[in-house]
Amino acid sequence: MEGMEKWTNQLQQWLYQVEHWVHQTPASSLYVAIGVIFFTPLILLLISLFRRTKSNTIVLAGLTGSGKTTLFYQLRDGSPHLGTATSMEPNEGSFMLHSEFSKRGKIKPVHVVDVPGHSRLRPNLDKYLPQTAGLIFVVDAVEFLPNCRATAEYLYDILAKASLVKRKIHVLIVCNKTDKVTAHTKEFIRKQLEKEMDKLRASRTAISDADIANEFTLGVTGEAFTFSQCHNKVTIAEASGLTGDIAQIEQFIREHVKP
Ligand SMILES: Nc1nc2c(ncn2[C@@H]2O[C@H](COP(=O)(O)OP(=O)(O)OP(=O)(O)O)[C@@H](O)[C@H]2O)c(=O)[nH]1
Ligand SMILES: [Mg+2]
Repeated sequence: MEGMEKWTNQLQQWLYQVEHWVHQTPASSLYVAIGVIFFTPLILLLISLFRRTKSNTIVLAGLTGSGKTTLFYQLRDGSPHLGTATSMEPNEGSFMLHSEFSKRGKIKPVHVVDVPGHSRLRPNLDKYLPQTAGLIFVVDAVEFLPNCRATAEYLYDILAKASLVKRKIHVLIVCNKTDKVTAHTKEFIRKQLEKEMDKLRASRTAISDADIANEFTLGVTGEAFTFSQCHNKVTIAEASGLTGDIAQIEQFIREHVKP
């Protein structure tokens, strides 16, 4: 009972001190203090919400057999998991890049989605594009020529998608399988793709507007198509998912998903 009385007295003393301080402090300073007390948590809450909505998704797309799943495993485990079969559904996971394992705990994980290249499974891509921070388009640099047209068609569809164009999503074209001596160089692949996409553009703009599924037309009318004319930034790199030569891919990922 005595202890309770002691506490009540102490509380009254504190209240008196606060009242005294309020009377002595100018009104403007009081408003500032109240403002800081109420607005700081609000601003902190907004900052954390903004940070959370920043995407950490990287999408791997490209024709079937180009090596997306091999690259996915190489990024995650540092090994190609030889013998991967044609993927039947998207392969996704949030992880630390294998090469960054020593920094574990301090860096942000990356959400990587590998979308199968089979034409019937490609529509899965639309589900992931609105949350993509960067898109990696994988090309088989060995079997490039026989697949040049199909590659250009798929890439054209991607580069014309409103969900990528409006947010100016960076697209990295990866010429994979450079461990093979017969692999074409990235400069050769870039030029061939530009030529093929130029032809595609001519045929696609000839179709009536109602038939065009793409929201944007690529390039500059009247000029030969080049990737530099695209609304998005398009760059080209070389890699080998088999031997783990993926430094340029990792650099691209970390450019768009800050560690
Ligand atoms: N030489 C060589 N072979 C590779 C490389 N990357 C993948 N491959 C081989 O290419 C084949 C196809 O690789 P996947 O990773 O399954 O291809 P994908 O793009 O996932 O194919 P889908 O799932 O059908 O869309 C496999 O036999 C791989 O072992 C590479 O860098 N070099
Ligand atoms: Mg696959």
